[in-house]
Order: sequence, then C-alpha cells, then structure tokens
Amino acid sequence: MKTTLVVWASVALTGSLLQAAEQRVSLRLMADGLVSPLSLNALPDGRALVADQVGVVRLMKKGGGLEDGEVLNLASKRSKLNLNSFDERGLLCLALHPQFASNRRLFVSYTAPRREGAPADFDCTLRISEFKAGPDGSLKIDPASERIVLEVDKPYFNHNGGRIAFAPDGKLFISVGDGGGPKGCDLGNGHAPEGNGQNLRTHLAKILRIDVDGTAGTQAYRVPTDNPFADGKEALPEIWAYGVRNPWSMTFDRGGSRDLYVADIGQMRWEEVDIIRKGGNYGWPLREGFEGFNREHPEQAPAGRPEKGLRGEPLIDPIISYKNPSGFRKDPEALGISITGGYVYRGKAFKDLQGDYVFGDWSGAQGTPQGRMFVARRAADGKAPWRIDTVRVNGPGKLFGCVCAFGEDNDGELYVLTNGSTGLTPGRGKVWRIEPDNTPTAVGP
Ligand SMILES: [Ca+2]
Repeated sequence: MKTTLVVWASVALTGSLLQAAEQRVSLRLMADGLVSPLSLNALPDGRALVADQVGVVRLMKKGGGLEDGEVLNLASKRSKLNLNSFDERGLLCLALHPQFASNRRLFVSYTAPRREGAPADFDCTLRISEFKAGPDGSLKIDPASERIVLEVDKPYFNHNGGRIAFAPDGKLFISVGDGGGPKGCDLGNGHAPEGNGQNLRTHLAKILRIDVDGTAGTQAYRVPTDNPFADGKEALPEIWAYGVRNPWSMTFDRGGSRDLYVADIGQMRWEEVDIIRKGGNYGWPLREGFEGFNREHPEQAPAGRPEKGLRGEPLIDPIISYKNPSGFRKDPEALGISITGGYVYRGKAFKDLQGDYVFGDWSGAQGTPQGRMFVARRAADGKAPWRIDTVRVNGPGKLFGCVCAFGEDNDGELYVLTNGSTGLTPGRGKVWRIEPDNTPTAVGP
C-alpha cells in the first residue's frame, strides 16, 4: 500500500500514469484479408463499412465476413503509396452523414496528389470529399460522383491527421496534422516559425468544424456562425481548436456530455488524449503531454512548461497521457510509441467499462507489429490524468499486429482494426470485435 501511495504522489506531480490493473477481453475475428483498415462505420442495418488505407471501402456483414466486391475504390485518386513499406498516406477515414439512411451521403478523407497551386516542394494534398450511395439501397459508389469539400496542402507524407466525424449537432469535424517532416518538432518546410500548431492562418495542426448542410449552388460547405473564429479576422474561420500534432482519432462520446475525444500522437516523450473545447489551444509545439517541449532536443526533459499561448490564452492539458520509450528508455511506464485513439465505451457487453476510454498504441516498439490496448478510467472527480489499465487479450483471438484504429457499432460495442505488418503488406489487415473474456483464469504455475 505504501508503494502505491508513493507512486500516486509522483503521478500527481508529473502527469505520468500507473498501470494499475488489467482489463481482460476476448477478440472475435470479424474480417481479414485487408491491408491496413483505418475506419469502421456501422450502417443502419447493422452491416459496416470498412475503409482500407490502400483506397478501398469494403462491406462487412453483420455477423462477420466481408461481402464480395468493393463499395468504393479510390486507388486512382489517392496519392502514391509506399506499398510493402511504412506510409501514413492513403484513405484515412470515412464518416456517414447523420441522415445517411435517407440522404445516402457519406464523406471520406484521403491524401490526393498535390493539387494545382500547391507549393511544388509539398508532398500531397489532404482531401475531404463527399460521395453518394445509390438511392435504391445499393452500396456501390461511383468514384466519379466525388464532390470535393475541403483540401489542405501537406509539406510531407506524414502527420496527416485526417480523421473525420459528425458531431451530435450534425457539424462535420476534421482533424489535421502539423504537416510532418523528417525531424518532427513542427519544424521544416511548410512550418511556421512558431509552429503550425500555434499559427492560426493554416489548417495544419488543427481541429476544424464545418457545416455540410444547407449549402447553396457550388458551395462545398458553410462556416458555422458559432465557430470561435467565424469572422476570419483573427484566424481561419474553419478552426475549432488548435495546437495538435498528429490527431489520430476523433470520436464523440455517445453518452455523458457528448464530449469530443482526440488522441494526439506525440514526438518522443508523451502520447496524449484531449477533450476538445471550442477555441481551445492544446499546446503543440509549446507542450507535449503535460510537459513543456524542447524543439531542439525533443528527447530531453524541457526546462519548464509555458502556461499561455501567443494570444495570452491558457494552454489546455490532456486528460490522458503516457510515456513513449523513445524519450523514456527502459521505463516500465513507457506504454507505447504512437497512440491510436478509440472510444468512450457505452455498450452493454462490459458493465465495468461504462464511461471509460478504450484505446491502443500502434506498437510497443518501433518497426515491429506489437500493438497494445488500454482502458483509461474516468476519475471520480473528473480530473486529469485518468488512470490507465492494460487490456489483456485472453480468449481465442490474439492481438498480433499494429493497432491501426478502433470502430463502434450501433449498440456501442467496440472493434479494433489491426495490421499484421508495419507496412502496407497485402492480406495482413483484420477487424476484431472486442468481447468479454470468459476464459477461466489459469491456476498454478
Ligand atoms: Ca497537447
């Protein structure tokens, strides 16, 4: 008990988190033969659309298994990909319009070749587009029906963000990474001196909010009048929040106060999850996790931490944070190298996960597919940081692969999307349903 108290005292001081317990689960294989599945969206009839990074959308049956054929193929529209090796580009996410059942509208985000007018030394253009499924209930989508909604030019191939989700009020949210680069640190070509995270004249390193309803003529979207910078004077009007690095998940709690949870992939020391508030500054690159950030020596502990942004506004702490072994070598609290955000659990299968945040890490170590899963327990007083428990997979399924993304069905049950390779190797992508583990605990040695 004494040890526990000592450790918790250090938690309060540093924002570090303790692996306090284990959550046992079982995984049921729902689909395989994919490459790198990055999103799962449940249809009203219980089937689900699975978006694969290589540019293909497939249909998953309610009880598992993929239907033959493709719903949508964007292979000819996406930017080039490093097939058989690591890449962050491609088809990144899909979102169904809240009235999809009647209006058949769906949205995707993907990296396209550099658009006309983009700087010649940039890598690609992040594109959010709308497509329409057939009115007859058909889910075969013609790529030529594309309507481009929003584009953001990207200096490098990585840190795309590119997660999209509809809020409970029907507005479309888009996460955009800081632009990437070989050094990280929000530095390099296409990065503002203060970092794109703190520059309000770029869509890079932001959470955007737009309205795709009620548009007139060729207008692709409208800026909601209640956006924090809607008049465009101080900042680009689409910006809802800023100071994020590579936001890899964006999910709204389907219960509670319907908050928006964003996992933000860190540089070398801290991975984090933020609850996103209107106009909020989440710190990057002034901060990483609860700490300050040293842009010249990102592996080193910073001298201190700034409390305010360039406009005097407060920097907002994450609710969940854990150490990365790149900056904390051989530290048992270094849980992973790249956070993969998930969902606040509101399903029925797990009584003990209600209101907790289920998420993962892409891999425990660089270059190997050793994905991990965790659950962060909501603190009774609501204060950060939440406690992180390890998720142990016991049942028949095993987690052999990188954790690419999570999905949620109509009942609030969760799915984990994995890739058995760190690259885009064909056939290694799988979809698993997360279920309670009924395996008896082994007794004896
Ligand atoms: Ca932050």
